[in-house]
Amino acid sequence: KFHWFPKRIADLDRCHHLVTKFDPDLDQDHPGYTDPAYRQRRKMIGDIAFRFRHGETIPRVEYTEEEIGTWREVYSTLRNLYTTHACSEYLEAFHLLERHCGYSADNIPQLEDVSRFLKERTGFQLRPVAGLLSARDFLASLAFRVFQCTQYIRHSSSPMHSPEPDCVHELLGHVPMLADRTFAQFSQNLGLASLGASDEDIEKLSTLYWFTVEYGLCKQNGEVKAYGAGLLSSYGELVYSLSDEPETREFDPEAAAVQPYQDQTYQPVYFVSESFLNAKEQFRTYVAGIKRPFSVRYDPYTSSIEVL
Ligand code: H2B
Ligand code: FE
Repeated sequence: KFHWFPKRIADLDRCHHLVTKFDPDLDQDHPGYTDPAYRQRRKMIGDIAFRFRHGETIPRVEYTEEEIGTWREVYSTLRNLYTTHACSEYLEAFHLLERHCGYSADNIPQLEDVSRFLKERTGFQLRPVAGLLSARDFLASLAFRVFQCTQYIRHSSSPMHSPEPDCVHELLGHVPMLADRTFAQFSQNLGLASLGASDEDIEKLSTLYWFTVEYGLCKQNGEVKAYGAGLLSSYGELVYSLSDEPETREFDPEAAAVQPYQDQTYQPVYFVSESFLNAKEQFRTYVAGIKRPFSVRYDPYTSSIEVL
């Protein structure tokens, strides 16, 4: 007996279970907690995600001047750091996004445009989501090369930090990396390993996701660079992670899967990969050790999962 999981890409319409611990209606530490206008706006944009069905065009949001102001502040601050702190795969994609997808300090890119761009590069596509999704639903989407992406933006009083994922985190953190072929394959493999997995294995895969996709570092030409989305969308932690202060360890999936992590402050330790190809190979070995009474294969022609 195992957990239900999506078999066809349209089944992702049922993978919409939110975790509310960081949402501004309930989390007293959220900068928008005491701002009813913000909460209403976030809900309005979230409703786009609740109504969305697979195959539809993602509705555009007309962002307000205040929202664009928040975006501009983060964008212009982070952009200067990328040259020295981001890995080459990130930089390459970032420049393409600036050229073709409306990435600029004065414009919040539209999910539909970004989704089309990614689809051409690596087959990844976006679908809107209303907030922090359960790990099981989030990982399951990756199995189909679908990235569940928030569309609302953080509160203007705190442009450099958001307790929950927002479009700054997704668009500046995740999207450029999803344009890389090897990274895209790694992400999908994480997703495939999660389908029908036990709660304990979902916990381990989430932790692995945390120390790679969110907070991963990698070596490039003898230097350490960032590829994790949580780093690339946070000025403070991006600087910190590449300073002499934190502990860094060589990436090892077995160790990363059980390493305690921090979702309120900077990470106590970062894992450094030799390369994405290397990380992907190591992950393959790790997955082989996860017990499931069946195996899965993705059929790209029908966008569906074959259960073997
Ligand atoms: N939900 C959303 N909306 N964005 C994320 O980046 C995200 C998520 N990450 N749910 C997931 C959980 C991650 O922390 C892992 C898989 O637990
Ligand atoms: Fe994220």
